[in-house]
Amino acid sequence: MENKKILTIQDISCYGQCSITVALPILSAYGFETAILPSAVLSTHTAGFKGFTVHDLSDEIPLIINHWIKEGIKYDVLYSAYLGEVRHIDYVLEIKDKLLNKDGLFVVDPVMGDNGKLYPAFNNEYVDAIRRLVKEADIIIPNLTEACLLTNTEYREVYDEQYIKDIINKLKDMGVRTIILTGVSYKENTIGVVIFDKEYQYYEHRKISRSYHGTGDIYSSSFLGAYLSNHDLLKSVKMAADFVMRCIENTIDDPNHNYGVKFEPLLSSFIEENKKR
Ligand code: PXL
Repeated sequence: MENKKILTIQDISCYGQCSITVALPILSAYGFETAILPSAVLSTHTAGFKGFTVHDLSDEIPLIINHWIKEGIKYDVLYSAYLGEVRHIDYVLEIKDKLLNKDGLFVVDPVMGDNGKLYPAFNNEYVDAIRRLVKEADIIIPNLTEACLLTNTEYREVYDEQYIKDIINKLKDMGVRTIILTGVSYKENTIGVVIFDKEYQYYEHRKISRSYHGTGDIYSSSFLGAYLSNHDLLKSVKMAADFVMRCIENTIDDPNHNYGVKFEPLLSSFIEENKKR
């Protein structure tokens, strides 16, 4: 495996199995040196917990960026996910400009909503700002809600392939090279991931009735790890989707565990699988 250096910028939700607390262990387990830039520190994630605390790190981020510039630190991969503030978007773009190697990979998971709704912390101004990030990305990993928000498309529960292709085309028109669109379901019992790179592909798998927070972050991190380990796009998409399903199955029988999924016990066997060609 090549020694790729990743920087991920997203929040730290101290409790709740999402964002940096899943991205860092997953990418590290793949063997990649992974640096973090926390956009904010929250006591928990914002979905399902009441009264969570938020400490925005906007004032600290430029100091960190400037220190890295002085140290001559560079990254091969920049992966942004849940950020929190419009200001963070400018910082991510500055990092892309100044700290990402010229042939580096910029991956954006435009985390801002699910099930047809924006997360409570966000508004239209934030969506506009995320559009600016998406336009600069090499790979984006939106769910269907986020893809609708990005493209000003009405969110539907029931739709056909043409609806999805229209969304993909609008994203392409924004300048994105590779689109990994998650949560696409044409039939009652199946769901899957649409990939658009040079061609349109669909990985369909069975639908598990229960959904959990943080699975999008597990998906994006495990996809990225597989892709950087030189698996092709389709294989990386399949591996990530299958891993998320296994994580959900590993959690579903525990009524006390409803805020995230128990991915940790499965991580080492998943990484072993990743080594097989
Ligand atoms: O998993 C996405 C996510 C990340 N970070 C925070 C969140 C959420 C989803 O709700 O609230 C703070």
